[in-house]
Amino acid sequence: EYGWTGVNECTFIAVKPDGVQRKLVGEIVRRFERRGFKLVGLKLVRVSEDLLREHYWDLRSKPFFSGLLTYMSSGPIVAMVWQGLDVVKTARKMMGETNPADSLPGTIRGDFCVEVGRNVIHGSDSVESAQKEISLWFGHDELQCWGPSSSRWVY
Ligand code: 3AN
Repeated sequence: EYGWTGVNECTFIAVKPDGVQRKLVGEIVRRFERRGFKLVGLKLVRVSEDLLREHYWDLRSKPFFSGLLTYMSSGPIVAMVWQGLDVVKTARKMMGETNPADSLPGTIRGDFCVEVGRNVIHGSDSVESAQKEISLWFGHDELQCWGPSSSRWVY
């Protein structure tokens, strides 16, 4: 079973339209695999502004909100669920800061982008938002429980 804490913790990661267009999907998947996380859901989707409005509900009063929805619906997104110990926090470290200018080299944003409005990747910011985002983006039947490490997190 996928879960919300401990070794079964899950997070929602999305390669945004700019990341897909720039062919960064393989690079990003590779980094999560090599770190030791397990892929439990993956799909290429073009999503509606309605879904995005719900996804970014907390940012609805921001001046960049409508531009954000246009950007995120401008092309396909690779939506993923990754599982493993402390995956929510570790994924945020791997991604770098929201603004690529504050992201250290070695992080995904620090290596592949410069602009806050085109920052390549999304990752849930807490276990609670991961739970909400996974159920918004994925159906239960789209998530896989697999492999010898399904009950015990191993490299
Ligand atoms: P994060 O994606 O790092 O959790 P949030 O949730 O504050 O950061 O922002 C969500 C998305 O909104 C960002 N990934 C980025 O695409 C966009 N965004 C955030 N701040 C700005 C900004 N100042 N100008 C334009 N877009 C922004």
